[in-house]
Amino acid sequence: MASLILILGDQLSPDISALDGADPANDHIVMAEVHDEASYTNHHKKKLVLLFSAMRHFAERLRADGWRVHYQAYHPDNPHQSLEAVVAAQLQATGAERVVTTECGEWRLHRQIRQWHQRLKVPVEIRPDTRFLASKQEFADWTKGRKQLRMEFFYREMRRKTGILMTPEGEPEGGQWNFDADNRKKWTGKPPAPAPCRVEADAITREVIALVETHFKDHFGTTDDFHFAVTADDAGAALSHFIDFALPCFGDYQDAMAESEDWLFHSVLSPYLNCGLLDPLSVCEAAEQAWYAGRAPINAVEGFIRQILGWREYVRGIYWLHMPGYAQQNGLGNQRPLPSFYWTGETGMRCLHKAIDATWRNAYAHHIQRLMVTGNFALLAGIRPEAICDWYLAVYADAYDWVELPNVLGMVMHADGGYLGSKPYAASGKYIQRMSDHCRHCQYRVTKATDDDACPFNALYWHFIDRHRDHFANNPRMTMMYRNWDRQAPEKRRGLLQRAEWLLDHLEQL
Ligand code: FAD
Ligand code: DLZ
Repeated sequence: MASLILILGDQLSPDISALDGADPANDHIVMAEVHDEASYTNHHKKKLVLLFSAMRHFAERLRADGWRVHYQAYHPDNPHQSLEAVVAAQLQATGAERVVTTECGEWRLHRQIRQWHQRLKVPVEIRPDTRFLASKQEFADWTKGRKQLRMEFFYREMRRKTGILMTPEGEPEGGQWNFDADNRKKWTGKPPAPAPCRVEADAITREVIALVETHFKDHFGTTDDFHFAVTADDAGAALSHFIDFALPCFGDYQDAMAESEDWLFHSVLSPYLNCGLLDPLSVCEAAEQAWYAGRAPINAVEGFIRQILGWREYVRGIYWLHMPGYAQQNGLGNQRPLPSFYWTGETGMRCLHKAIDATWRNAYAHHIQRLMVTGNFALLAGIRPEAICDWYLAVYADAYDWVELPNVLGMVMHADGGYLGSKPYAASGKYIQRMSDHCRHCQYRVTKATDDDACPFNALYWHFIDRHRDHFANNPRMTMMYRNWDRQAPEKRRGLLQRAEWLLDHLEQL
């Protein structure tokens, strides 16, 4: 029986499970750039270029390997603008009698594909995505009987399972599971941060850039200076570049931010991991090898591997365990709209301006900018989770619902009642001052709290603490904050709350 094999835009891996056992002489592959997928959010222009170009390169590679591939390039006048419509047309055109695909990474599309067997009237086989190290079932089993989930314990399971950074005796290499305590240095310009790996746009990418500029000109961001890898070979080169030049300092400066550097010592590999150009286990093994070869210290290598073996797998597990209800949660009852400066970067708050400006230019900001600047501000200002989630889903080249939603709704907004993180990542301007040089260039004074030119993060932080007392006062990890708040003189507290109320009423003017 001939199969029609659907490969999605984030499934660009030659060993994707949909191809298992397939026969190039008998089966047909379909890939499609469609309006419905390109427009369900205001995708950054660079994300569209990355995906369409990587999809086109992958289709070429499949053809070179002998597969018959139907590839639909984007055009607004195409008769089929959804994946379902393209698949339906290809079933007719090829005479294939069933559809095979790998489960997708979003509840929205997953729900549609699950109904295709009824709508298309052929069997639709949805195979597990074996590129993740823990299956959905394995994660669900791990959560059973646990009152509280801790990423750290799940991560240790993943270390044991894969043997990554484990001694032959089954102990963690370096004598510790986690070296995070060594990873909190401020970066003051030395050692110099390496330039990111750059891949020059080829003819296919240039054609896609023109397409995006024509048909998606109102989307967020710019296509200028597009230099992402769009093939597995080039993504492999980006991995080598990271291991050689940035990994040794990754740990030390993991939490740092800097005016002059967009990427610091981060890997910038998430866009490739998430669309299938890189395999997560191979990336971890490459980092592990660097440590065994003495080319990077353990705090860097362990810290990097923890992000992939630990956090990446953990958030994916939580997503599938709790969707679709997870997306509706709003544990802190936030209702404020997203300030428009998230889309323009036009704000006097220097840290926010820099993070949003980098996001607009690069479709990238590193973890601490996402968590402690744009995320922290949204948390303190009480932005409606749906609005801030949609922003994060749109603006990053690595954004897919399975990874964006738990990070934003759970980790940043604490909207899931503390399921993903036991304590909100709320911080005043002091944290940003400690980890960056932004405050020196800011129109607001981080040392002030209630004056007109005081850093907005300061008063907003205390307002957050005060207004959510019912939620957090009994949380042992928050006791110290409440003690500090309650210790302040009543008139100082009143002044802070007044300033915060003013800020909340004037978010658009900050
Ligand atoms: P590095 O700092 O070099 O880390 C290495 C790798 O670890 C990353 O490539 C990524 O695959 C993985 N990783 C690190 N932290 C996380 C995490 N918290 N969750 C999942 N994987 C992680 N990551 C995405 O891939 N897509 C998203 O849409 C996304 N949205 C985020 C939104 C917020 C509010 C926050 C706080 C984090 C988000 N992250 C997301 C996680 C993280 O910020 C990015 O993975 C990271 O910044 C990507 O840059 P990098 O490749 O240079 O990462
Ligand atoms: C994100 C995205 C975009 C922008 N465009 C397409 C597309 O045209 N065709 C496609 O197959 N996939 C695309 N994707 C990815 C999907 O929207 C979706 O996020 C993932 O397939 C979920 O696993």
